[in-house]
Amino acid sequence: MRIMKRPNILLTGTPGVGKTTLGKELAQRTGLTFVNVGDLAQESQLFEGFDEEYQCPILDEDRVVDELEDKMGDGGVIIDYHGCDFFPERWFDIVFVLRTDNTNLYNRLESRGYIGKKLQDNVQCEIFQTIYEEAMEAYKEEVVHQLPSNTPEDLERNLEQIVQWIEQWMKDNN
Ligand code: DAT
Repeated sequence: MRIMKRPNILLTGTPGVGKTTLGKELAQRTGLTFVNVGDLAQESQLFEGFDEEYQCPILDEDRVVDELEDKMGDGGVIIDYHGCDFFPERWFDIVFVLRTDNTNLYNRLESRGYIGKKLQDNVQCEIFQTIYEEAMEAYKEEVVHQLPSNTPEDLERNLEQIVQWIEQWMKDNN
């Protein structure tokens, strides 16, 4: 039996924009595999040192890439991470950068327990569209798409659009 080819999808954007919420639901609806890079790093201890300023471990990007390489080769993976320039470009068939309005994002991060500089820096990251620019540099312009992620209606619309895109991709590639 010939195995169906399935696309790899990157969900990126500032912390709090809704990557995990979207990614998990997308995996439920499509059967694709959801991978949260932060969780993966935690489980397999893929870190290299500790960031004193932000009080968090520093991701060992090379080991993350090694850890995921085989799975990505098989296809059908949804990756969730707040950075995107260290993944091999060839991994992804499409890249979504989720975007949230400042006040909205501020409130979400505050209820997540972020305070002070960490809270400010993350909101500023969104204002400066840092991750969008990172994505535009790391991937071909035509595979990078921004998605508004402010309301439950946005979430549902994004889900429906991506599900449709996946169905079309599978028709075109099988
Ligand atoms: P991320 O994975 O990007 O850090 P998340 O999925 O954990 O973000 O979401 C952060 C919070 O925002 C969480 O409480 C769920 C909420 N949220 C996510 N997407 C949303 C949307 N489209 N509308 C309203 N709230 C949303």
